[in-house]
Amino acid sequence: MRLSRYFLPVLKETPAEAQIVSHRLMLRAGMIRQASAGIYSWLPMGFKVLRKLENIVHEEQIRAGHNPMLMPTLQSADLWRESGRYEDYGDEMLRVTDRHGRDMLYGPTNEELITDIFRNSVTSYKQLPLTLYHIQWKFRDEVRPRFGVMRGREFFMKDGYNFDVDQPSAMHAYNRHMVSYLRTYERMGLKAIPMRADSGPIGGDDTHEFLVLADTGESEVFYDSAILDLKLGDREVDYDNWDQCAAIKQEWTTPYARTDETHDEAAFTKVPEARRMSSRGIEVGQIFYFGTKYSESMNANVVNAEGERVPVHMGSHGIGVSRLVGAIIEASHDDRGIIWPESVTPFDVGIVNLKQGDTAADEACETLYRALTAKGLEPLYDDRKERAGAKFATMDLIGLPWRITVGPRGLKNGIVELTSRKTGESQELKPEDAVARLVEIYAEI
Ligand code: 5CA
Repeated sequence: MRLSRYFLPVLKETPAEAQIVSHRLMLRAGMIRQASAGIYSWLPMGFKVLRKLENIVHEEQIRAGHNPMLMPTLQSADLWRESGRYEDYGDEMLRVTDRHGRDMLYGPTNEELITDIFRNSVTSYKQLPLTLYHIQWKFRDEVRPRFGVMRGREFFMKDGYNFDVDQPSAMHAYNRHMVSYLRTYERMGLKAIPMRADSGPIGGDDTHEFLVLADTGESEVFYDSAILDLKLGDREVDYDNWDQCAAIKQEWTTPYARTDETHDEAAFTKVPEARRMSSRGIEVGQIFYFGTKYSESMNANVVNAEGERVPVHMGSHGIGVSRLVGAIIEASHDDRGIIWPESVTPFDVGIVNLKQGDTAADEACETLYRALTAKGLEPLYDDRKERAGAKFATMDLIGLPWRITVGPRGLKNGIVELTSRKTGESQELKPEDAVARLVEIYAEI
């Protein structure tokens, strides 16, 4: 993409309404614009990051054996009356009436709709285990939408639902989700810690939230710092292997880690003092096992191996995809702007032409642009007639992990400069070597 043709409305001034750094930077870098309170338009640059996160979520869900699908945003109130949540959900639910006077709602989550789909098609344990998920816009009429996409009213969420014949197989589904979530967040360059939590309006006793540590997080968290050393890395996971998934869950849930809702001071003091941490965290996902809560009220039964009709065991599993865009920025920025991890960056590399209009510089940039594109990389070429300082400031603000700087002086010696946004370190390289180096870097992602 050429910057001269891209819609990147960066702001010079810091927007007064934004209280936290991710909200400020998303507005300044032209990623989002508020449409109304807690509701945002995703401009091209923000949309690109959102799509990258969505793709990572899909890849990891499919790897775990889960079925992608798509349910609507508007749902019939009748299903929610069956489960009893139409009244319980309270003012957070946006209710609408259609022209025939039928009660509808903008879905805040999908337990009821998916249970309805399930009960109309599945009757036997032989069709299980089954996990269905979708990534769709949700609406919760939050009292205080704030912090930009962190606590929106309309937000983009992955929600998945497992259906199993009994409690042990549903626990495997829970563990499998935990492992797939750990992989998902690691791929996004994040450390998200599973913490024992409270189930709220979803229900059930078993639940973990995944938290990214950040001063601006809305949750208060307590944890053993030993958990920060855990990493899945590239270990091979067999998602059908109950023991392996249970062992990984065990590894991550053994060190103390809880949100304030379930914090137990007595248990916490057993952690060696030097490792006892308390801080703030951003909740980027939550997994639940709630057994037969919805299947009983909605008559979702299957015949088990003994020939008995039993209510199906369920859990639900969410990832806050739009909130993650903000969470990644909270975890990765400096005073000049965003620093994207390579796996989620909107463009792989920025090309800065120091002297637009200079024949040698223009030609070198065009050649680089074509070479990078041919290798499957996505460059953003700043081809505007702007001062070098302004071009650098824009690149720093939007946070692409790599920048190639091209100028007449370097070109006289046959070199360009490759700079890391994170470390600020630069290397002087021949243009073709800069391309080769970037191909190498992105091959590892
Ligand atoms: N049905 C379950 C699991 S799918 C559920 O709805 N879980 S949830 O309420 O915990 O939401 C899942 C994730 O969505 C949360 O972990 C959080 O990351 C994100 N989320 C929730 N509310 C908002 C909001 N108002 N704005 C942005 N993201 C949100």
